[in-house]
Amino acid sequence: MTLSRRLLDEEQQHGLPPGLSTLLLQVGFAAKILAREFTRAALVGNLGLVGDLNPTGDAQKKLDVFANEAVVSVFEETGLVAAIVSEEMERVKETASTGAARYLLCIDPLDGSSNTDINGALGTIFGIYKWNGPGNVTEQALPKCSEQIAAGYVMYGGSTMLVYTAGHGVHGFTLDRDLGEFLLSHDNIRCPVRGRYYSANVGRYYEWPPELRAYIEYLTDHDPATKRPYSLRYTGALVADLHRSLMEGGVYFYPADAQHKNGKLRLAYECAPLALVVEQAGGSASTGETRILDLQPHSIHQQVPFVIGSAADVALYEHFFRGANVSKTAP
Ligand code: FBP
Repeated sequence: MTLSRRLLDEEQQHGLPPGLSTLLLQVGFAAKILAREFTRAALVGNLGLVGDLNPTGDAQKKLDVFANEAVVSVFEETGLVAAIVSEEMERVKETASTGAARYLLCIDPLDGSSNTDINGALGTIFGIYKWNGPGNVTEQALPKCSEQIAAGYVMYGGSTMLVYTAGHGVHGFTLDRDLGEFLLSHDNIRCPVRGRYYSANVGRYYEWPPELRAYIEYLTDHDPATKRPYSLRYTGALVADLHRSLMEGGVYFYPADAQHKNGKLRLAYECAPLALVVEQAGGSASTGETRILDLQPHSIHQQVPFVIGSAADVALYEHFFRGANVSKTAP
């Protein structure tokens, strides 16, 4: 079953807002363009840095710029998107159709930038909101995260996969390069309640509060009855680590640390879209204290502490995060 056929079914069964299917198909089109470019980047001199920083201070890769330009042009041409918030753009980009268009797109065109030159996993993350017509673009570009009407990601790994939700479950499609089609490969994905993997940059362990150090000690303690020790898996790409948690269970977290006082991940175009996906699949996502979908960004590049994955694993993290338990006993 192709992506377009599936969206047609979803429209007939649940009645999607007008144009939303077109936007999700455009995500598929943008993903094909990016997948092709990522595959041949080393052959066409498109690896390496451009020498600039993005709005949150990360060194911009040539592929970051390529990916941003590609997604902006792919969505602008639909006439459906009034404004675009992107990791690579300082301000909200108003499109030519701001007056008439229906949607706001928040997007991280290339997730896992540190992996571009080492052929590691990469991703694209997107969240779609309704647009309320003329008015202050910036103010409107900051709706509450729970107001997303669709969200998802593309993972560029051994295969290219597109995973989305439009509020009726989470569905995964794999790109058949010969056909040039995304075909349904993972219908109605359910995130296991508990996993046995954790993903975090433990290189920052000594910058974390004692509560989180106790959490790591608890996860790495030996107790077969509670499937411990957990195994560490950290790919350098949030999308790839989240995808594993969605498929096999587990947890990804990026707390505040000395370099990232408010956490590293961006609320509007990284945390919020993935939170909608994981909650639709039965998992959860928070700052360690507050549910991500209950938040309303105060700026388009706002960063927050982030934990996401299997419901029981996120609850365990939150338990330790609240310092409820530094004596290694768990809920
Ligand atoms: P980008 O969107 O710029 O790639 O930033 C996000 C990210 O790369 C995540 O994909 C990844 O999990 C994390 O940052 C890696 O950060 P660090 O190198 O500090 O561990």
